[in-house]
Amino acid sequence: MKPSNKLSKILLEFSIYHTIKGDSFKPRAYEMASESVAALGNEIKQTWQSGGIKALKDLPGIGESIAEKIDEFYRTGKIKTYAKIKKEFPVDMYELSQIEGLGPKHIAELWKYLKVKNINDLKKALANNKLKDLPRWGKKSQDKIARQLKLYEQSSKRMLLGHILPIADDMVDNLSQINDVKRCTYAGSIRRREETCGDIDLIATSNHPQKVINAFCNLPQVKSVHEKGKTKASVRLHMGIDADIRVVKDEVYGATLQYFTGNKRHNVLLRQHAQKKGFTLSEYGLFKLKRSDIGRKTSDVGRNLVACKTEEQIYSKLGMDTPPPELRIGEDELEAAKKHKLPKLLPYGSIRGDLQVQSNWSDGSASIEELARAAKKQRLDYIAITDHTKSLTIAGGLDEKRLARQGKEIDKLNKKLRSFKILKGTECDILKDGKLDLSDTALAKLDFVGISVHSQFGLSEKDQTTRVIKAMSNPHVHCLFHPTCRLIGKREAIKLNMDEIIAAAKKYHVLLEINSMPERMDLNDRWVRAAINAKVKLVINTDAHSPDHFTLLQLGESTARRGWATKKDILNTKSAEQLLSWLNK
Ligand code: DGT
Ligand code: CA
Ligand code: CA
Ligand code: ZN
Repeated sequence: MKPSNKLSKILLEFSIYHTIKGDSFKPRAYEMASESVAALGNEIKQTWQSGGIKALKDLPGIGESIAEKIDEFYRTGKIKTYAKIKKEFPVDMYELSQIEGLGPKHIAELWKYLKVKNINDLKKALANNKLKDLPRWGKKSQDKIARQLKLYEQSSKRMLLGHILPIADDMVDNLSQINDVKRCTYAGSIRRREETCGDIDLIATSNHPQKVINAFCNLPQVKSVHEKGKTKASVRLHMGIDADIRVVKDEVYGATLQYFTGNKRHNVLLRQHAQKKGFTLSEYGLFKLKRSDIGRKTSDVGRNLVACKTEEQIYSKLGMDTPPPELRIGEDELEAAKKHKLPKLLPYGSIRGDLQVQSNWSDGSASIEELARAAKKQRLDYIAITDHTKSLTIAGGLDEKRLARQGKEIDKLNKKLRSFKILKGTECDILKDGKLDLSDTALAKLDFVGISVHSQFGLSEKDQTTRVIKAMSNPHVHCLFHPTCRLIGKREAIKLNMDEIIAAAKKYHVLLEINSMPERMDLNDRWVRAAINAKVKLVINTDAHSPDHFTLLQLGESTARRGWATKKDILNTKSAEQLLSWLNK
């Protein structure tokens, strides 16, 4: 996960530095701490304030020596050993590591031979063709880094929803605590739950807008102020993106929220519809036009105001239901709203079990029991343990023997945990020829068989589609995990004929996954909707590799909602018993 604040960035740099130094244990510890800090947001500082080092140590992924460093950071504003590292190695390791394919060893070599400190230096080195002449690099590596840099730059102006949401939530929390603020929320692409967002758009209501603007510009997340007016402001955050705020009177909250939620196309279409019905719509409200008003400025027709308090009032005066923000993309949602045919979207918090979870039997960070307890805390009723299989050697994949041993441990845990159920599963690799990485006998013993592509990403569409469908046709298979394998901003989707994949899912009774990892969100909204239209069932999983990942389920739920999913389309909204009986059909 991308760090959502300075501390988490520092911890990630520690991890990279220790990798370069060849340390075997510290890199993973720091990486986990970095993820943990990012996921906790405001909570980490509160934990430190209330319980110091001792309380920090109780957080997932944070041990003694890292807790001491966090304590030092909050007490003194810096970490001495970090300053030392930066002196020896003055490289923006965090920034460079965001480029896929640029590992710690590469970062060290780029510094050693070319004095590359950051992405700007890297760009210059690439422009001068310098990388190919480094020992062990060559033209192929140079071209690959150039391609990845381009992908990174296209995406870096936008941030992943899963990374921006905690920051937006923190800012809203901070502002809501001010006495002069009546209501505060985010709008724009975050409220629509787009998979990436360009900036944070906040709305607050107050009778003292100037106070709110001052507080906004002084939030701890703010690095510098672009623009500060009486009722609006725009700032740059430490995380490298902007935030805007608009402060209005509480009476016009609905109109302002509607306008700033967008998207632009949705607003344009809605305004055209309003005009046809003899209204005008703005961020201040919906106004009825009298004949004498036509041609006058919107600001002059205030006496004809018909709705502004809530979004529902506005849409209803326009003769339609209110489309949930996730559907407001300016396609067919307004037509459906007029005909009262909007779907009853999957409510947030509907998922009862997570069906893709990796434990420390392969590349996860926690034991099966720790994962089960964390899932239970997140109000889940069951999880499937789906560790990788043997061909993924770097992830410590399981062979048939270890899988059988794991099954015995799960039996024991199920007796111990009682009210919570752990299903025996796998994330079985799809081999190049479409065969699976485990024997049919081993697969037959599992409750839940997920299959994934983790290699051969470059096959042609025809070969890739044939390969995946062959794997789906195995009668033991229940679910295709992260079907397109894309990593937003890092790796393109594999070439698949998705219509054929969806048809195969229907034919072979295979579930398609909506993977909730911020950079995956795979399937995406478009393919979710196509799958639902084809009557294919889906599941929403986190792909958890640590106990704090279960909170990511809400991201998969947003994607499902953007794909018009209702509760009945998503199979893991059912109880474990109902799910198992569906799987065994
Ligand atoms: P982003 O920031 O690129 O992820 O996407 P948005 O949708 O958050 O876009 P942003 O931040 O430029 O504007 C927020 C909302 O404000 C947008 O969704 C709709 C509204 N808005 C902004 N500019 C215009 C405009 O020129 N016309 C209309 N109708 N609405 C606008
Ligand atoms: Ca925005
Ligand atoms: Ca904006
Ligand atoms: Zn996977």
